[in-house]
Amino acid sequence: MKKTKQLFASATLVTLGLQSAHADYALNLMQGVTKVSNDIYDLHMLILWVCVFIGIAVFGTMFYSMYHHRKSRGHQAANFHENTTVEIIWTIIPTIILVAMAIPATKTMIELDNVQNSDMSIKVTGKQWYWDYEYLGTGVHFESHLDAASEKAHRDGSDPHGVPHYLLNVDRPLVVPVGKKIRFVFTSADVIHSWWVPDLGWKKDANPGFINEAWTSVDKPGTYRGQCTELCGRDHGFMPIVVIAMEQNDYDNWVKTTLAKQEEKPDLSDLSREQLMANGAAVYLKNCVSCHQIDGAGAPGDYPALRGSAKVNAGVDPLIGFLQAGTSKMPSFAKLKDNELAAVITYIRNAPELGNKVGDEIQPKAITPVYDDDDK
Ligand SMILES: [Cu+2]
Repeated sequence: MKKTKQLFASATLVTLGLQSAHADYALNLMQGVTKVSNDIYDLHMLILWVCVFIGIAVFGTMFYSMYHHRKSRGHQAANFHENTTVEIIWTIIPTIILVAMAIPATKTMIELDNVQNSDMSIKVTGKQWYWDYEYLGTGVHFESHLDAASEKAHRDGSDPHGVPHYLLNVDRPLVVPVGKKIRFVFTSADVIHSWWVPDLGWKKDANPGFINEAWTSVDKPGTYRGQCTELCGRDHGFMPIVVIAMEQNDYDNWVKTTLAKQEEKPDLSDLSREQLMANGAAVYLKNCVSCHQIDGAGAPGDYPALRGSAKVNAGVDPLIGFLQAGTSKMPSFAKLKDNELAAVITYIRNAPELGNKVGDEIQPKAITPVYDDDDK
């Protein structure tokens, strides 16, 4: 008994301590920032209280009966085996309770699935290991990768405590207007991913060759974070989601500047060696590091090493062609702009951290298209 008391006291202290240290880590389901997420929360609370009531009623009756009608008081066990009335009662009451709970649950599920009359649609494609967002009918289309600070800290083993929103930050967040019904269509380019932002109240699988739908309407401007929640390979933990909800005016401006930036022609003028190497390191960190690793060692058996690789260190033209075309194992990097491709090729051929030292510089003008990407 004493031990149980001590255990209970320490568990209470730990819980209190955790709650004061991390006020955000409450025990209950979060309410979120949309009507649907609040409806889900209300449904959860309703069902919880129904369960609490049933639990107290059933266990209360049991404990009362066991204590007050115990054998030592001389009670005899009643015999109501095959009592039709009792059997009807204990079938009908739970049925009524289940049907009563199913009504609000079904209402919420129908609401969750109703993507009709949406104001805009965003196609979300899960890829190993980042998200691709396409605002249908607007021309806005971009990739959202883990932010460079998180990527670097987790790759080179430096202290992540100084990195704001470590592993929960991206280079380009999904921006949406508040108060608008936004329909999402989900698919995947490779394996099953799952798009989950807890504040929106749901998660949805992104399956290859299949379209799933969901919708949201965010009430409050703000930044909402989430993660891929389907085990999708070695970097599953490194493809977070950031949603920024803003007022309609700000959103319209964001669309305008995003489109203008998308249409900007890349600057293809010659760069210094330092610039090429610095730009190349950034492109490498975003696009190559998850397979070929921060030191270029790759993953034996799965991803070839760049360190000392014949393909990397030999002629430039075959390497350019190889990167643009891709293979069955490596995606095409024709999506990179010529200045990015030139920088990353300079970097992989010359970075001391990758162990290569060809001693050349590849300028953007040296990139010749061998593969046409439909998206450009
Ligand atoms: Cu994933």
